[in-house]
Amino acid sequence: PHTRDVLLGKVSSQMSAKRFTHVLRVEEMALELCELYQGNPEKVSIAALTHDYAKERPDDEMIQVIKDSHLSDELISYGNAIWHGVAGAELVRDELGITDEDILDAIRCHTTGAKEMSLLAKIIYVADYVERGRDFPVVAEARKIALSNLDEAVAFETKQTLLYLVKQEALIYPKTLETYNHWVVK
Ligand code: DGI
Ligand code: FE
Ligand code: FE
Ligand code: FE
Repeated sequence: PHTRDVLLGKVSSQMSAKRFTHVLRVEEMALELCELYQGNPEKVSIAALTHDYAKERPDDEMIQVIKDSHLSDELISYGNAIWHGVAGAELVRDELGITDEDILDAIRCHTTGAKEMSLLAKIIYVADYVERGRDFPVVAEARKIALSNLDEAVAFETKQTLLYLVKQEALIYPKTLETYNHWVVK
């Protein structure tokens, strides 16, 4: 229901200029993966542009979305790092009118991954991790894997993210563990 310009305007109005450049780089990376793995570029663009739509929403608004959408109460113990995908997809649907469930699911699991992931969900999950502005120790390796085997890239990212979270003594969201158990454990 949007021209690209309208969608870009709505997304950029929700975030800092810095985060918006991240979003544009995720789209660029996701379209590269889309071509390589033969996804649907229109859906890839829309999902990439909207994946962090709710990242800068105040916590109280996100908690209200969780309640109104009858999402699990267990979610409340986490923070916007987890909410912005799971609950953010509700805002993308309600505020942007994007109703494609494949796109909404890709947004929902872009932070944690999932046991079952569509090609679109894998592309967004991986592109978010390896977009060319990212700078962390294993990003070059992750990028290389992303360009050779998408499922291996999902596994690598999931393992590295869990290692990072454990090092921080962060609270692990159960879905993050589910993703690890499915994609990493041999
Ligand atoms: O929104 P982005 O910064 O582009 O990236 P993201 O949505 O993939 O990740 C946001 C943050 O969420 C990142 O710092 C890692 C963190 N995260 C991922 N899984 C978990 C988690 N944080 C906690 N506490 N628990 C998790 O299971
Ligand atoms: Fe995100
Ligand atoms: Fe991510
Ligand atoms: Fe992101």
